[in-house]
Amino acid sequence: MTDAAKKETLNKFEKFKAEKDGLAVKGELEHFAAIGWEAMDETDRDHRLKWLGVFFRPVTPGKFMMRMRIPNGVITSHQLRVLGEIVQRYGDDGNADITTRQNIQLRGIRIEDVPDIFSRFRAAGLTSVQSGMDNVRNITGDPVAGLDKDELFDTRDLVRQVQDMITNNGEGNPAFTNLPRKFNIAITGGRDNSVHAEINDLAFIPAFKDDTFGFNVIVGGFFSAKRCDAAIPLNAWVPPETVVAVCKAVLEVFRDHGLRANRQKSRLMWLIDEWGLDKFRAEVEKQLGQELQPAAEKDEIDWEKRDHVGVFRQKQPGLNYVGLHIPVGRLYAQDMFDIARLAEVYGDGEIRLTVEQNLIIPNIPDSRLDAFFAEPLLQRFSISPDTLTRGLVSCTGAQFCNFALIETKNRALSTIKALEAELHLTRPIRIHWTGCPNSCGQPQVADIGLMGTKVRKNGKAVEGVDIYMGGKVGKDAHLGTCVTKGIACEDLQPVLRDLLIEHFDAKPKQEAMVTR
Ligand code: SRM
Ligand code: SF4
Repeated sequence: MTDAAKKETLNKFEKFKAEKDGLAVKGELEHFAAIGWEAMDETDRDHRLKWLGVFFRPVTPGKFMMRMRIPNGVITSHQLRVLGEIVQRYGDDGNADITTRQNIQLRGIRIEDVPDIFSRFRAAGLTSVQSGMDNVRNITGDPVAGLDKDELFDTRDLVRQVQDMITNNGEGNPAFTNLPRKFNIAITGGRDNSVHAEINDLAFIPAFKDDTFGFNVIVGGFFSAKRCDAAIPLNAWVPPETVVAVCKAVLEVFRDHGLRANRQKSRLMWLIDEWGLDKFRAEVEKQLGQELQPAAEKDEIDWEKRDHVGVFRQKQPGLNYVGLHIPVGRLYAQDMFDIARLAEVYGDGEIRLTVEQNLIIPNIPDSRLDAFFAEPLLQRFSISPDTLTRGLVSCTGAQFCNFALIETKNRALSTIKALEAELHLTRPIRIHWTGCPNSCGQPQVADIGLMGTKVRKNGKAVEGVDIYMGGKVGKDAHLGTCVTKGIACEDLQPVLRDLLIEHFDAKPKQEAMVTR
């Protein structure tokens, strides 16, 4: 086939990537700022800007979203304050969300401010590069890395090295800006799989070989509207010093051989299916230039997953990390300033983000805990939230996302409050909301997952959900499946109530009071 004929058969996304690399818009930001969002070339505005982490939002035209990269979810108070200052200038339009990839998204951004925002990022050591479209997403690592006395490996430096390799130290790296599709990487060093390793395209899980520490490698995990799969073992064990090279080799194989014709069939698992695991593994070895060692017999994930909400002793004597619950991850500028202040006054200025959309303030001395607990901010961002609130996660939904079939974050909060008023629960239940089948809110890892859909009720299309159950995280993780389809959101509360009573030992409050 000639090059021209090949181009003819490319889908729209492959075509515009072939015409101009996404990263090329980096040199055009001043021009975009000068002409404004309405005059911009539509492909640059709606798609290529995502290579810089700048997302046009059709729901709020002219007010862009920016998706950062926060490797391992570690951010400083100074950096959080810089992000707070950026959203503050947009008044009511400005806010931020902690994402399900231990990351931060900013909202309300005007294109004319983007060049200045990038200078602020650079000065603060932040980057948003390659965080959207056909790029590697924020790389997740243990949120309590370096703090947890039971950890097997501190993932922070390794996650940073992988990000630096992929993004050319945050400047952008054309070697990895034209992948067939998005790509997720996770590295876990704790005993409880805090990062949902199994739902990543490539993940590293602690495993010892002859008493030497390393990682077993799993590949191909992903969620999409068409198909969801947990990652499968590559039958490879790698020492920490080989992780960056393995990431590079896997990405090069995916870039050069991944399927590109149909975007619904382009994630890594589809290539593994087409080739078979043995061929895929052999190609990774070829690219790596060395043989991979077979997987260690047993990986070391043997704990139930922790959510890190509450107060915990660190491995450093006399110090504690405190996990704050951030309802559905939503932060406003003042919250960001307040959190930065708490991290500085009580800790050492560091903050950690979790895939449950919460945050952790580490390094608080024993002597400062009581004063910390008395801070008014803890009324809103609790260290002991109610059992249902505690496990609540929600994707962006219709407020800002044009794929959304339903409103999620506000509805998730009001539904949980209503259920908590009715029911008594003895343990946290993880309820995840996602506004459409793309599954950004990961309903398949939840005890109860709710996926937005449209339902017909009284002859009208109304907002509804499909219900997922059985997601298990941490040790022996596996994906939940759809158990009930098409419940109208207005009818959902009693359905959830019954599920909680039937499957999770919830008791109606009246009854619980009598039997106690
Ligand atoms: Fe996602 C697309 C938000 C985690 C699967 N996701 C989108 C877009 C960019 C769609 C759009 O342009 O509007 C959403 C932006 C909405 C907005 O304004 O915020 C969006 N995804 C999110 C976030 C913010 C949800 C959240 O509230 O936390 C998460 C950002 C993570 C980050 O920091 O990078 C987010 N998305 C996920 C996850 C969960 C994960 O990574 O663990 C998944 C499922 C896992 C996976 O990808 O395998 C996920 N998002 C998708 C998909 C389906 C991918 C596919 O292969 O088909 C899309 C649609 C697409 O890429 O075409 C999508
Ligand atoms: Fe948007 Fe759907 Fe992702 Fe929710 S799941 S953020 S509605 S794309």
